[in-house]
Amino acid sequence: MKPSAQPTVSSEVLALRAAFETAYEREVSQSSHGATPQAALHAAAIACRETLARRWAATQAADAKRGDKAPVRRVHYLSMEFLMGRALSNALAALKLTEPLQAKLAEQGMTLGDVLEREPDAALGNGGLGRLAACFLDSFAELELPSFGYGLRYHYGTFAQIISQGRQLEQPDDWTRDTPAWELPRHDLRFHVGFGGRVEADATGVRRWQPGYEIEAQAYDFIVPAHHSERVSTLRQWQATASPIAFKPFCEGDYVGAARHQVLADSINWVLYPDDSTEAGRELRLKQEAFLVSASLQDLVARHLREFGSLHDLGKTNAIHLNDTHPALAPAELMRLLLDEHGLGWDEAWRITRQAVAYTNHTLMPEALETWPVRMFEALLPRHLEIIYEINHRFLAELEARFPGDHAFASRVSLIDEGSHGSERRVRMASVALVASHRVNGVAALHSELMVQTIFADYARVWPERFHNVTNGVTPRRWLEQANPLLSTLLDGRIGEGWRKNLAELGELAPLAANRELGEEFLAVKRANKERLAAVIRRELGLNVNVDSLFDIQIKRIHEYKRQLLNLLHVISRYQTIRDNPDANWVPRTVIIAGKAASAYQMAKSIVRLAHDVARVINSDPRVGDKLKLVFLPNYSVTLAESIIPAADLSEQISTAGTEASGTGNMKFGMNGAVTIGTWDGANIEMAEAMGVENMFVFGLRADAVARIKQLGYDPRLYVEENRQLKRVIDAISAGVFSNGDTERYRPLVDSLLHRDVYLLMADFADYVATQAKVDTLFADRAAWAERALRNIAGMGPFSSDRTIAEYVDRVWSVKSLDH
Ligand code: GPQ
Repeated sequence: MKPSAQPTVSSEVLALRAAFETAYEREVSQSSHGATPQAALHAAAIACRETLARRWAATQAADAKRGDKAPVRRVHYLSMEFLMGRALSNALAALKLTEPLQAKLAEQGMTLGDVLEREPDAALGNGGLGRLAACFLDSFAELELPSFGYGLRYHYGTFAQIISQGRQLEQPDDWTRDTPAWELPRHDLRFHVGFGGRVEADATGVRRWQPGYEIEAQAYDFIVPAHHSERVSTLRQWQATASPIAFKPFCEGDYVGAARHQVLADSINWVLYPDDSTEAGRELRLKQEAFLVSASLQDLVARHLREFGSLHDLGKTNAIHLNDTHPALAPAELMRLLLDEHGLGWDEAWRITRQAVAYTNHTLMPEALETWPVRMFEALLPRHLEIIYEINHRFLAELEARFPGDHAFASRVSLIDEGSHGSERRVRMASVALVASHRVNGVAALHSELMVQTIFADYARVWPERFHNVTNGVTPRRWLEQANPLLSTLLDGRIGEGWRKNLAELGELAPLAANRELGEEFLAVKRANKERLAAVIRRELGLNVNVDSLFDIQIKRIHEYKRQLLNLLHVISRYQTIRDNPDANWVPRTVIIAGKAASAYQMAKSIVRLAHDVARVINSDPRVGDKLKLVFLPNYSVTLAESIIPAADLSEQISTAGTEASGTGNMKFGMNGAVTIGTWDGANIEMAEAMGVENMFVFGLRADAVARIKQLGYDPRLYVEENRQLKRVIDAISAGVFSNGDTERYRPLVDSLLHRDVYLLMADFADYVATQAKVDTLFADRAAWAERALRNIAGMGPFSSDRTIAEYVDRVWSVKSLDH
């Protein structure tokens, strides 16, 4: 056992505590409700924010001094989603204020838990892409990277999921209702963003955009602390306000005109589109994207000019990162600013843009690649369209020189889809991102490989050197230290505390994995976490679950490709087998599912309903009892994930091979000592390699086999006819066993499985069920299970977002990456 150093409290720490306590007391004394948990939450947030704001100023001052010789550029991470969750416990941990606050609360007769649970999640994101951006902000601070995250301050974040009679209903998430105390409104930071209007040439032939109207962007900063230094990172979110121009119609008595302006501004702030991995395709979405991009780049250019006085080296000192295609207007907007607002020539502006911009792709699903009708684009952003045409013209000319006469190729890679059979012309945003970026990356090894073989194959032929891989990671501060204090303490005692900063130290657990005593301690921690989750389930659903059963968990957005339905098919099959032979020696299981379905995604909603229908039948069947329970926890969120993940025995990562770009939940489960049952997909593959593939339950067709089987002509019915167990499951759903005899309810779902089965559930079913049986066998052997879980934790060292960000710095954001 490593001795942990006796903490010595430095004078800075004491001063910070004193400042915190003074600010906290001041705020509580000003509360009109006295010392309630709500008032304490507000006071603690304000008190933390004062320290964070000081650190923010110091960080900015240090970054401004770096000059133009710094090896790493300042990063501007543009994302339509940041899924931050709660902030207080993270801030307390980073500032080492947890105990001082606990002491204060005890004086006032409150516990820290009472206070923490009052904080609403900041849920301005849908799923993995938004949560990844939030983990990155944490690592930006930790790695002391000069950076800004840029996003939108939506009024409503991702919808709240209500379940009514087994069906998902959506309700608005009014997250700002209790005036969030974390944000710093920057009243001095405002930019005008234009829309509509027309482009005219002036006397010298220079093209000038006369927007039809302008909306003002105001910045709100959210400060993210490092845990091992005094650095911070910034999330700057833009809020639209009607610019003072609306005052003109007002003064002229045109109140309707003035009010319309206000409505336009409000509509931009209104809501995060609830679609995950599919494009929303709505005009308002394009406006939101243009608004984010324009305000952020104006901010960047102004800062750069303040620091350097000239734009010449903008691309050598600044990186602009596109989180998927959503902010892919950025290169066009940067070109516009450089050409029209700052008078640079095309070649110089293009050189700067190409140096600055890089793009991460997060899915191979073609339906996620945004395209906009040229007509809509032109009406809203006429100057940007001109610039995109010019970029395209030059790109196609270059192509013609390299691949003369290959018109089919040119039309495939053109930034404009010319449309055919009467369909309209469209701007391809991924192509804009690809042409303008000096680096393009996927988010796991397999995804990056498939990206250049499939969706971007043509572009990879043009610029093979542009494409890279950077495998995702998650922050161990939130997902291990804060989510799982019991396991953290156990790890500290065995391998020291350094894993928080250097997750690779988890590897030191490998030689201890077979230690019986450690195994028992681990299982005791796991059991305590399962008790905690069981209490949540009891509170939410009034259902008692057995904490000694195997907790088998799948939490993520509901998508056909993620195959929650395959999970349900296994549950049904297990139910049928238990009923056949209730007295056999069953390994009891509690299967837990949580996740939201996009509001317009009917098939996903049908899967949510089936989960509830199946749960109702199984959970009320006395012959089944504790042997099997199915739980759907409503309104999945970052906060809910923090209490679910530490309680998992088994992590379900069962997407069809070749469809999940990376996954990040898989990593969170792994570091919390869950064993994975997974397909050879996304980052599962790298996890298996890091921990030893024998330590993961891998099943199903590999990506190449999936492609081959589809090419040969896949007939799902053959699998159903061949497999009695599978046929019995499908028959039960069709016959209405779970829908009170209603044989229509799941007809579309069953038809889709029998006739198309795009995600090959039928082909993978048998192997999945067989692999689940192996899971049971291992779980029945306590010591062997504990050893396996510990080996999983030991293998998770590479999956910290600190490693991910270090790789982005090395391959994408360093100045040296500009030389190839
Ligand atoms: N992802 Cl394109 C989303 O969460 N939303 C999206 O719109 C797109 C991707 C996910 C992706 O499905 C996961 O496999 C990744 O782990 C995650 O992005 C982060 O890269």
